[in-house]
Amino acid sequence: MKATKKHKRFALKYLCFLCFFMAGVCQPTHAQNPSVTKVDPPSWWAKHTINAVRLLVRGANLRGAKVTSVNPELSASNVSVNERGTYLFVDVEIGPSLRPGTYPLVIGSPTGSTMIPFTLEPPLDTRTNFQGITTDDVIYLIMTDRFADGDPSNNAPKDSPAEANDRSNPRGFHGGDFRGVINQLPYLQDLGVTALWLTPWYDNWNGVNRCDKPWCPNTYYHGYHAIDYYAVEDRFGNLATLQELIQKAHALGMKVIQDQVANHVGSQHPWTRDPPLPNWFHGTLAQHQLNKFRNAALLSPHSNQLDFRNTMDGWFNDDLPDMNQEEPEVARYEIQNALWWAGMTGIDGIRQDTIQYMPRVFIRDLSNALHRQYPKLWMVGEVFERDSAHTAFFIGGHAGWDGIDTKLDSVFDFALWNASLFVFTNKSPVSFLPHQLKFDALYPDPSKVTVPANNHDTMRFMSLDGATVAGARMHVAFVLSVRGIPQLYAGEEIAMEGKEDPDNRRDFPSAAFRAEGRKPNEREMFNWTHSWIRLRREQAAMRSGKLIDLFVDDETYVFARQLGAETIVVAFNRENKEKQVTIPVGSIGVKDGATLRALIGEATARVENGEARLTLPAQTAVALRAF
Ligand SMILES: [Ca+2]
Ligand SMILES: [Ca+2]
Ligand SMILES: [Ca+2]
Repeated sequence: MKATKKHKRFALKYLCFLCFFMAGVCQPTHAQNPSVTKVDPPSWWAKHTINAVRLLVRGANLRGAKVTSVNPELSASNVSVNERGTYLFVDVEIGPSLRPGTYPLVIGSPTGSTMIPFTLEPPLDTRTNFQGITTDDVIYLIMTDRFADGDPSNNAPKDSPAEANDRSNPRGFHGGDFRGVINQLPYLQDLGVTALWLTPWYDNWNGVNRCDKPWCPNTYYHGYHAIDYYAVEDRFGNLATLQELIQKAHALGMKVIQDQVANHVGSQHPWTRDPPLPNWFHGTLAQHQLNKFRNAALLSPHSNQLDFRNTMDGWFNDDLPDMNQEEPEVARYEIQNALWWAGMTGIDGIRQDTIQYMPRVFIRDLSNALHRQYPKLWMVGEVFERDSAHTAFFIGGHAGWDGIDTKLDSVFDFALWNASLFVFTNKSPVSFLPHQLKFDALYPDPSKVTVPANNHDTMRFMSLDGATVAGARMHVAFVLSVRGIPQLYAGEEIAMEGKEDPDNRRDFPSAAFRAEGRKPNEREMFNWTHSWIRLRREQAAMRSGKLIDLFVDDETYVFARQLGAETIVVAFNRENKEKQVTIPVGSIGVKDGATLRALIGEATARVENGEARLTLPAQTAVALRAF
């Protein structure tokens, strides 16, 4: 844009202001002078679907403040200030022709003035960012603190006591970071996963909790206790390192999923002592309900308001203040925050923590806002229920009994995960798998669900009662061959062990990042997982084919994935001996004279009279293709 006289004058005015500001002249010389300590969001974009953007400014002496813009193409309106004068909300409308750069606003009050720093960012390329997640992907969950330490210099921040950084404490910080993930991108590419879900990277408190309970001392290494929705965890790196990670992952064909936590923040968040509005949270640090987790109340049309409100508004514990999304300022803040991270980093998806404890109207508004700006951007909700009716209620694409379609792209299929664990640790007949899959009738499109193999909140497969290596192999093969989007958890591919949290979050053994460093059992599991991921990549029917049941009994399940003329048959035989099964493949259009040939495992059969007689090897899964 050509710099006009007017612009030059404004630039000059701003420069002078900045000089004074830097020199400390604007520091409050008078106790009543307004001051600004934080701006959320600190930046935005021109031509964004959200315009005006609403800033939340933290400071002091903001009562009676008026906000003006230095640049005339930026306008400020709808100012509101909280009672204590510590928070100010303001709408900032951004002219479409404004270029990236610095666009400060001025706060003027009866007692003085100060600046609100604010910038416009260049938009990221929509052809390589915000790509969304589909059944073509295999998601891999990384707990950043426990994966790889690529930068020891961030392991002991100045404000952290040594106790917080004790790697021998399973609840301490262990040093993993973004640089570690960047360094191991070749490992992930070799494994074949296509999307990395990282546990929350919001800044969390660096300190340590002490108590006389068995879970103390503990820290927030996991990231679920944000103290700043707009800052990166300093132990993981900084925003630039995160951006580097995402761009490098993209360059290698891997997407990135951010773990977002709109339901709650950590009790160390400055808001808990000074909330922007009296109803910012459900309750206060001193006075709040504790969640009794009567989750059925969130699904049932017959629940009473007492149970419903307790489950929606109750704090998970005294340490997790529950955000009040029924307050429009909170909802708006969180929707903008989700979009800010996308715009700043280029993430392809969001995993939304504990989504069912937020209003369904909010889930809908958040989903719509994400899709409006980035049509392919994808969000999966954590509805941790082993009941398809419950998870299906929260996925988008249909209205629930309350008339609300959440528009949510995906939910985790914990019911099928549960069935697979039961089956492959010999606690249920194999027929539990198709019996669970029949409830796909409840989903508007069952291919949209995300199927976890495990996650950081569940026991690792190898530590379950009844676990065997053969069972672990069948479990991961099932997750990677059934309909939906598979999601693995770092370490399962090398048969790591781990019981309940935090034992299931042991450090990834760094030797196993290299093939030659893997122990025999790690190598075997890695190669097996790798081969099923490769099969998915090479066979479109494995990714998006229709799932058709072909054979089931107490020990065996055989299904097809069929896409057009392409048919893959996947068979699981849990018995400890070979088993003969007759598969009616004629019923799905495979012609007499065709051959079923194994792509993984050992089995082959010719199709005669509409049937294939297969000899399935003991305690394993095989995948065959009809030729
Ligand atoms: Ca580190
Ligand atoms: Ca921190
Ligand atoms: Ca809640």
